[in-house]
Amino acid sequence: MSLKALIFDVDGTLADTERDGHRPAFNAAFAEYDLDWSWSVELYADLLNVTGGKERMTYYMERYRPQDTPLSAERIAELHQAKTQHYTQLLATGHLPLRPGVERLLHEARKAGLRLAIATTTTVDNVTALLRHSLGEESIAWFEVIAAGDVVPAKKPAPDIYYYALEKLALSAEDCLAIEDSENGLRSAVGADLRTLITINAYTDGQDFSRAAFVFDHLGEPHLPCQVLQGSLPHLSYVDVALLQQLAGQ
Ligand code: XBP
Ligand code: MG
Repeated sequence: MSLKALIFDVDGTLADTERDGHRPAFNAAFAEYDLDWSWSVELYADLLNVTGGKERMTYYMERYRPQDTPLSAERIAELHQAKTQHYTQLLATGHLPLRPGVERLLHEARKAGLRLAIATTTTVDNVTALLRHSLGEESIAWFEVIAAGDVVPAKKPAPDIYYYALEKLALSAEDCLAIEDSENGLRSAVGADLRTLITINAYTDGQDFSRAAFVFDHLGEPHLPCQVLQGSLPHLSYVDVALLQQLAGQ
């Protein structure tokens, strides 16, 4: 088969957004609402097992604050809106760069005529803010499909968001590759029958990626070689379109 499209996850894949982006934005929203919740870097590692900000706050409340009066779903949604505002403001400061190789691969993919899509559990506002502040306003239109957030009822690890992206692209799974960073993301993509390439990060290192086609530390650059952590490949310094086409054909 020939590769027709790449479907990218966002958080942890395009940029390391969790520790210094989403987490402080949640904390800023909690402070704004006079809640005595504060999520440390360590605690957040556990909270990340639950995808979706509203779902994550609900999990925190049930697991870590069982004595407190529970917040209503409406309150959680309000808090989440405030968090999105803090997060997009944080992105505007430009201190959350794209991961190595991401910008290069996007340019190469466009040149090679590959179609691009996004499948994420975060909100579309957060995706467009990240693209705007890292690659410029025009980059939003590079992605034919931005499948995000509550557009499907079940978030990752359910396959729904990838099924949704495939349906919008009008492609079958075998025409595409997914690029993810987490076990939840991998389960979602593989659940939709997508071959998946993983780039790990500090929060996802050590998770179960046995069903991934390949695992790298990052996508690499000519001056910053990547490491192949799983999958047999000859030595290479970065992931390019030729390699992705080869992977898709295997
Ligand atoms: C990302 C998420 C999101 C973000 C926070 O997972 O789980 O919930 O942490 O964003 P993935 P929101 O990379 O697998 O899509 O608060 O907007 O949900
Ligand atoms: Mg991710």
